[in-house]
Amino acid sequence: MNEMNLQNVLNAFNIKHNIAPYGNGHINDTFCSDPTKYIIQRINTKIFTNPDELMENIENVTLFLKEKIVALGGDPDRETLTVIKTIDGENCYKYNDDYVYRVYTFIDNTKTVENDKTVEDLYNAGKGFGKFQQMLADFPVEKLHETIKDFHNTPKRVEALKTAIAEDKAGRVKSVQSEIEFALKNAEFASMVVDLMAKGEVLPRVTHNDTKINNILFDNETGEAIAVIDLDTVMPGSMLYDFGDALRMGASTGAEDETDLGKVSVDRECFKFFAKGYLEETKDVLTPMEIELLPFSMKLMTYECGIRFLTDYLNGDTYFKIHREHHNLDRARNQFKLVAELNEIEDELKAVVKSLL
Ligand code: ADP
Ligand code: GN1
Ligand code: MG
Repeated sequence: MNEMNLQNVLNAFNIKHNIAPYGNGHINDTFCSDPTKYIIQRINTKIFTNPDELMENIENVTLFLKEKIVALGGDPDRETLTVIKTIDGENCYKYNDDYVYRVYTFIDNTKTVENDKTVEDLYNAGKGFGKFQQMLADFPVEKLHETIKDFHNTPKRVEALKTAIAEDKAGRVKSVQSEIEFALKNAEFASMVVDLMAKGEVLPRVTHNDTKINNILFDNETGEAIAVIDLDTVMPGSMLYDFGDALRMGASTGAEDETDLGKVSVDRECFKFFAKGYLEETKDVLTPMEIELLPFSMKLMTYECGIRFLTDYLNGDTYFKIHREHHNLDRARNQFKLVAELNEIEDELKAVVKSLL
């Protein structure tokens, strides 16, 4: 998008500030105004193909959350996203079908953490995601559109990987035989949660579905996790997806794309502190089956993300943003390193969860 077109976007929202790229998301293009008043995002319409439904979800969810936050004595402008309308009263601006923009108020005096996290951050994140889950427990689920179909249907992700192998669009299959072998060998546990949900043994809930640790904002002064952001995938799901996905990055000793795999292992303390915060908020509503599967959920979500990175690598890097050649392969190897370790330590992590109850 050239500068003149970007100016159209700013005019549509009556923003007079300069803007610059911001954040480390893999999906949308994010900009921040100077001074920091607005977050401007180009919605990735290749992934979110129905931006109207997406924005309707976000409006409904944030308005619902604001009422809850007020009832709990919190600050509705700081503790969830606020959608800014265009001068025509729309919740997004469509320059054309490919260039769809939305604006949120910038939540000031906060930080996100990436790999510089502490155990206190993990405890606070656990509380933040747990509280988010609790606040949405009675959200009218029939109002939610499914923004990405089968988002955490891990067996379907395995099928997508198999299709990518068969098609070999980027001619890379030959060079990643050991990663493919690892992915397929571990597929045996992929359907565990979807099967239990189908049997009614794991409950469907309204979940975030993209709880990575940089999708929550921490207050600069108190360190508390105050706002869960990146609400594009709020949909019915299992709480196991949210718990496991947060730990995938939150309880790794390395960055998600660290290539020195000697630096990548499961950080038990981070696991424990996140679980402690999460359980403090949710333990009264979780079923024994959900609690039993908490350690497994970290493995499942790490595996799922690993095979998604590998699939994207085989497809020629069309989904996740990459910043270097083979970036998706590096990410896949990194996730698989964690999965291999998680295969060995499930009992140890179960004991951690037990000690917190
Ligand atoms: P993506 O879907 O690409 O991950 P996000 O919605 O997570 O995009 O935004 C990317 C980054 O921008 C976040 O990790 C966070 O640092 C920052 N961010 C997004 N929304 C806000 C906001 N309202 N206030 C402050 N920072 C924000
Ligand atoms: C994407 O949007 P972002 O960067 O927070 C992805 C998640 C992956 C994550 C891997 C909509 O999250 O599912 O787990 O990258 N979001 C979408 O880092 O696909
Ligand atoms: Mg994000």
